Amino acid sequence: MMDSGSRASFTEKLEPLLTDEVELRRHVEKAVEETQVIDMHTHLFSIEFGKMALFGIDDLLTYHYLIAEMFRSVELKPERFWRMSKREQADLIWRTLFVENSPLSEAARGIVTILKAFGLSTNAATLDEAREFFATQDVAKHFDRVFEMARVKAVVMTNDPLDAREAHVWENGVRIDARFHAALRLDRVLNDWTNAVPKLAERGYAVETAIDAKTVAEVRRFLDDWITRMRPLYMAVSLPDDFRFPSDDVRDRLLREAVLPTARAAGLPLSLMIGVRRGVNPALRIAGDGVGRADVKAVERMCAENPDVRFFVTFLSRENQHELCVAARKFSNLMPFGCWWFLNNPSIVAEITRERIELLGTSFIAQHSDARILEQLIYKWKHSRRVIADALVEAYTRLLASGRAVTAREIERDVARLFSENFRRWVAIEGAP
Ligand code: FIX
Ligand code: ZN
Repeated sequence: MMDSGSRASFTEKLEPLLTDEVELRRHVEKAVEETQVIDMHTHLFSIEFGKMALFGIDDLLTYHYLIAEMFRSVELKPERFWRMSKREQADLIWRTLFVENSPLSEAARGIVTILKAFGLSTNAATLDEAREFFATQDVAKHFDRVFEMARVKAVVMTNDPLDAREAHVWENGVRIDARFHAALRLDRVLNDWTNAVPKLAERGYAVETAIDAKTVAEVRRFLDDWITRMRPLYMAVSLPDDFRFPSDDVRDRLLREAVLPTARAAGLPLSLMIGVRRGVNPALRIAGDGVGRADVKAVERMCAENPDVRFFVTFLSRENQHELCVAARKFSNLMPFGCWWFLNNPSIVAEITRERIELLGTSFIAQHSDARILEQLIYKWKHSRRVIADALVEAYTRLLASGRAVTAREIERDVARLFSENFRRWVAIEGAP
């Protein structure tokens, strides 16, 4: 028999225990639906970044996930595609993936979810109606509406200080929408040092290709300047499948001598996104990246050597997910996050979320969207919420069968940890939201 509160328990007397499976499911679904998320990794930009802030049907259809899929169903040389205007590209993708084929893939279904959310036709022959709709929205109100529809309270951008367009906005001291937080992205410095050197030099940092004490000091000065300017919540880098730590390469020295000391001094977590193989098919440009199984030991060593630095970590390969969970059990300065890119499909999110719950309880960040185009927040979060709710229902039902019922408040607490609190506790989010 379930103890329904007759004996003293830490669950409050007034909070009923959810002992009925139907009720339990209802509460979990409600909590997962309604809990606001902090989306800890996106490629979105706020309106202040001008043309970098992508939204609307043409940007949505020319998402690189859909570009890659289109090439599988149409005979077209990539060079021809890249010569087309964005509008022509969107028309072609719509015709190929939505008219001539059923939009069954996750990225294609995502477009359907978005169109439906705005009451637009999901099977129109052309994009006329959708274009008309997006073109006539008040942009600021549209941004607000999308955040509300997706129940996203804040997003973290991906901010590259060596991108001239972006640097310009930051350097002008423009006040950025408070819902958009910065993440200082280090890919150019850590993955492409030779090309980063002249760019840093242009900006007044006296760096040399060969790493010496002066260069390290200048990289640190560069990081400090941008931390002051952007006030990022964390620093981040994507890494290839062959990333090793320790290693005898330039990246290792920059990490050890510049990035990790900066993370420590500034109290900023470092986010590692591991397993991408850039340019597997260069003709596809941004759609041409692939995946490779990486070595989780690199993360274990980094966490062990730097107990005073916090690491957000995600791997791109499905094969690395279980090892990541085990590593997180060993290092409390390691926070697994999200189901990245090729993993952000219902079948894999379902699997990863279950194995994380089984090994880590609620001590991980369930998902991030990686959205590049504003309205993607709607579909990515809607689809993820559905799958995460199922995984949680399963876990609580199993717990109930073992003899422990939960209350609605406990469910809400757990979902809040997964959707925002585990992230919030590791970063310094000032003020609202
Ligand atoms: O490195 C990253 O942050 C990746 O997410 C991107 O490079 C990738 O193109 C992407 O958008 C995946 O969702
Ligand atoms: Zn990303």
